[in-house]
Amino acid sequence: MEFPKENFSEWYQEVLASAEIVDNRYPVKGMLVWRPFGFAIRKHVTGLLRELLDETGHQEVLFPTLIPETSLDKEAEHIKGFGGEVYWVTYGGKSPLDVKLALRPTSETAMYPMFSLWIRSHADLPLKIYQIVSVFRYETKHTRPLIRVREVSTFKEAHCALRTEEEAEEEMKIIDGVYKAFWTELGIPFLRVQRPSWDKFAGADKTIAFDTIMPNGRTLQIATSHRLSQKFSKAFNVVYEDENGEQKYAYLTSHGVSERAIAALIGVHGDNRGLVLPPEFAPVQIVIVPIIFKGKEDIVMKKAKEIYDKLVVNWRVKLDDSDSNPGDKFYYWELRGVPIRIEIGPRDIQNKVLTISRRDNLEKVQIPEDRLLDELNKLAEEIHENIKKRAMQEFKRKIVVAKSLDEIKKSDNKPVVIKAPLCEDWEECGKKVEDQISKEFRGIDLDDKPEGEKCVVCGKPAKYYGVWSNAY
Ligand code: P5A
Repeated sequence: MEFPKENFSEWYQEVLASAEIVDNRYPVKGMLVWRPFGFAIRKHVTGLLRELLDETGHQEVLFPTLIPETSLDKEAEHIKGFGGEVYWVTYGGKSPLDVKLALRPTSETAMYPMFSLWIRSHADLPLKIYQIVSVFRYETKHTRPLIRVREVSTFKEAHCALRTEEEAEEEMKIIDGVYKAFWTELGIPFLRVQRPSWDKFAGADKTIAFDTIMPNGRTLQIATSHRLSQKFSKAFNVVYEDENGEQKYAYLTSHGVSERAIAALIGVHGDNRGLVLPPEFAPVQIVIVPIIFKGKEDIVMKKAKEIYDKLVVNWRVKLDDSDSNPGDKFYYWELRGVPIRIEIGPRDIQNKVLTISRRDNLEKVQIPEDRLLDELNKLAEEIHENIKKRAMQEFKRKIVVAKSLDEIKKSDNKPVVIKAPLCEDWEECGKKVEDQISKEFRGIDLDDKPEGEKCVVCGKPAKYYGVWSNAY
């Protein structure tokens, strides 16, 4: 059976269900169940992020899920932005609560009252922490598994307090580095986009987003990094004494990634047979399929077990000794994105070779059995590189660079992302373009600058590339 990827929405839903990643039938809208196979992918993905954050001096913590209304309300812009999306706990047993409790929609207002207690002097800074938890948002837009959920169950949020604006900028760069390394390892290409003021995180003074492009040409915001300056530290009294004995408000930043990382991993790399996973994130990296012929069962199974024992030391390997026929086994493991399949049949055993199939390009090769370990290491590396390269080619194909409003309009109905030069008043001119097309203005590309070009709206010298897309 094939899963045609041309109709991406359908493909996505079918693959999530058939590969047993999540089950969307849980009886609360926007909340879903991670099944064992999906949970294993999630574990490898969050594992990488933990590693990268730990390496850069961030420490893992765990805050309570409930936030008193008195805290959630403290920063005016924040509550204005999130107020409509909050789930409230109003009863404890049968008694109404004195202070309503919010299921955290994000944890700034849970953490800052504690920051205010922990931070006393400049020696307490920088403070850099993160947690991987569930947050709850009563999303009113169409919910979609992993992409827009009401319980975001893989919410990685990093929160930092710094002494100065420069240190906060430096922290923004450090997290940039973490996220770049993370997406590169997952093989997910991205645009780094500064959002316009109306699209910033509620309470932030600058928001940088990572946007990837899904197969249907829609962008998916897969990470954000917010410079919060001193607004929250003033609201929550996050104050430190500097070297000269002066009381100063800390500068705060926050940074988030969710299960959209897994939506992107699935959506960007998958094909008509289902998942295609880079070996590092695959719950099963190698599957061994014995090709049994009557009378040869014993020698085939003996060899399969021997190979399994050799590989299990260094690989997540599965020996599929079920009763299904080999064709069904191939189908089952291809759907689950297993990067490498080893077939073992009587003739191969006689010739001391193994037949190896790659999931990424479906090619088969034969290798001498005694070179197996070396070849597998090489192959895993090649598969990873090929998956990344393919994703990048596809990503580039989906970006159209336009030089004029006319050119923008010509691409407006296509499943692509449009980039075009804008002047220093990029918010105003970017919005003017948005008003004339169906795609949304996402902001400016931080990694690509026009040279010698003119703003497509006002004709002034261009300083940035604006980005317009249909977005999830
Ligand atoms: C940064 C972390 C924050 O909440 N506070 C702590 C800041 N930013 S954010 O932009 O609102 O969210 C961070 C990222 O989470 C993803 N995301 C979602 N994923 C799935 N379902 C949702 N309903 C959802 N809402 C946000 C986005 O990738 C976002 O960039």
